[in-house]
Amino acid sequence: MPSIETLAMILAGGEGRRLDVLSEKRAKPAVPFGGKYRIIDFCLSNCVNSGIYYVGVLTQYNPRSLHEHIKIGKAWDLDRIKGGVFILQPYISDERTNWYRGTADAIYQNLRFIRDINPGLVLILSGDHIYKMDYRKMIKFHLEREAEVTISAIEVPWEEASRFGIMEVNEEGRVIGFEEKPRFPASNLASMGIYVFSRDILEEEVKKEAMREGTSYDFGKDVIPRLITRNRVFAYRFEEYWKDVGTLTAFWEANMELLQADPPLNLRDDDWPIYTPLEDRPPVKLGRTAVVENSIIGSGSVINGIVEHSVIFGGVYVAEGARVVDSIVMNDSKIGENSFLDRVIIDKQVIVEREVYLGKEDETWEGESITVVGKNCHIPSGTVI
Ligand code: ADQ
Ligand code: ADP
Repeated sequence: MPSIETLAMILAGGEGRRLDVLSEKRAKPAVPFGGKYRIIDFCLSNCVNSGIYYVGVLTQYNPRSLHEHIKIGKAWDLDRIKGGVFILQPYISDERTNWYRGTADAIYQNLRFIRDINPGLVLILSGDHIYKMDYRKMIKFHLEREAEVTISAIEVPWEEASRFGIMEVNEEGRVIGFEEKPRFPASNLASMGIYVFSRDILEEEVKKEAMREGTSYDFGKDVIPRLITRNRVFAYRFEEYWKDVGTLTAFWEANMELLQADPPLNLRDDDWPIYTPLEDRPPVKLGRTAVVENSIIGSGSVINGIVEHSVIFGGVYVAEGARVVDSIVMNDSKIGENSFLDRVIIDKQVIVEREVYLGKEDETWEGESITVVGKNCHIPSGTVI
């Protein structure tokens, strides 16, 4: 008999190369978001809001910021006697363990942990998605269908379909086709990389996968396509806001969407709070010369310049005469006098001196590109990029 219904396992170990310098020194789920959060806050909050109190976080690359952020899980009410958040790092032990070779392997290497918790179901999540989701509804769907695996699915624009695992389903909702990042997608129904597994099937499948040679040990590429041919695999349709912020453009867009009059992702929803550790900082100060329009300003910031349509995190200083447009400025960075930022992402603790010009080239410019400045950079006055 299982001891608990559901254990969540958050995959937080990918390299996240497409997020550029933002994830160079930290795991992607630890990348700051929305003026005070980190990306992983969304799935951790979804777990507790869904009544799931046993959560494993599988980390691998640059886990330090993530460890520091999660600590003992107090912010999410996960510092509990029954339950809690467990950070699972690849380790060396008497069993044959290794650096995680892929997502399925990461689960395989933590089977002992899963057995100790002894859940009936395992909910596998990605640490790098921005969304609010009641996992209880997906679990209910899984149990009602007597599914062995349920994959949450969302329709994406056809032109983006090649970035995802793409499914074909029959009238019953059963998955009859699955191809990971197909060049020529057969549908636009994408896997969100969120799976409910009946625990026995999960154990069996990741064990089988681990014994294979020459695979990528990945759920999307290897395990799921094999499973749909034999097992009861269902697609659970999700129709609310969901964003995989795996690329700089998607990350930038998701931040900018928070600034809409009626944002598609509401962070002011008392029924579904998004938690993050508290930061003790003084209130925002807007100086005599400040002009702030359509922006988010994190606590402790001091604004003396112009901020338009931007997300400013805590402890940022924008000097008089500086202008920040369509940009994201992370904690404790400083923007010097008369500097101009347009479509720029500034990581933490960056110093932009005076009269620096970063970003969009001119008014006729319609490109996609976003300028990124890495953590702790110092940009001398007069720089034009
Ligand atoms: P991707 O996100 O491209 O596609 P992947 O790179 O495997 O798949 O990452 C999935 C999650 O696992 C990420 O959160 C990542 O950080 C983490 N991860 C990757 N390697 C890991 C490892 N070795 N150890 C621990 N964690 C690891 C997946 C699915 C697609 C689906 C998209 C939706 O494969 O089918 O469409 O997610 O975003
Ligand atoms: P991130 O850039 O991801 O936000 P943080 O600034 O939150 O990283 O740093 C994560 C943790 O690591 C913090 O507790 C911080 O005090 C600590 N830290 C940051 N820089 C260093 C460093 N150079 N050496 C040791 N610890 C550090």
